Amino acid sequence: MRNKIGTALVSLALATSAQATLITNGSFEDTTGVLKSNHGSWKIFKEITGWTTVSGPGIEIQTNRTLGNVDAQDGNNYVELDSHGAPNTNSAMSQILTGMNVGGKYELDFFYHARTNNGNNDNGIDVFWDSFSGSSLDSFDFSNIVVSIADVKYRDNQASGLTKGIDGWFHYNVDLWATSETMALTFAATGAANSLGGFIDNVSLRAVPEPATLALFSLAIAGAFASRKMSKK
Ligand SMILES: [Ca+2]
Ligand SMILES: [Ca+2]
Ligand SMILES: [Ca+2]
Repeated sequence: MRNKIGTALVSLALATSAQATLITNGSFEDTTGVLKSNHGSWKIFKEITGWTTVSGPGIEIQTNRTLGNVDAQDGNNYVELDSHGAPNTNSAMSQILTGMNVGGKYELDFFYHARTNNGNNDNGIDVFWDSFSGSSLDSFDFSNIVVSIADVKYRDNQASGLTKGIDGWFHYNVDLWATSETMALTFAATGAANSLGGFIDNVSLRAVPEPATLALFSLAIAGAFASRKMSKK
């Protein structure tokens, strides 16, 4: 009986905390893809595993400790979407997620670090969570912005005494709901397009178990306890 309770508890723990991330290459360590230009410690990609450029010159991948002593939050690589190259505009990248549970809750986590100390929203990042309405992606609709990071400066990340993540990166955590079976997660640089902007690393998206699922696990535990009581008689 003890084993049964143990199994139920383990299942509950798995359901609540150990859902696998649904994001492919959320740490940008896999740079297999379509390279546009290689500058050694930074490279511009049209696409890399999991991610596609949807606006601007491309996905700029920075490697470890290349910029102002900003280490990657995870692994060696991170992204800067105020990318280098023509057109001289901010870039945006998307990942398409299929097989989503319509109405289901998801938890998005990612880390952000500003590059410059300029104003004018130089390091801005907007995050979009778009659905397919009919057959076309409802992308870049401003009503679909789920996080908007504006006017953060490098020194804000580096300052002590602020709430911050590992090594100065700010951790963002957002609850999202799927509104269609296929969703798109998009990161877009905003503000002054001058090739220097906000960094992104360690993106994950996890399904949050529905209350019904939790209730089932609770019932399983209650059942295990009940049968244990009965067996004592
Ligand atoms: Ca990384
Ligand atoms: Ca850049
Ligand atoms: Ca900028």
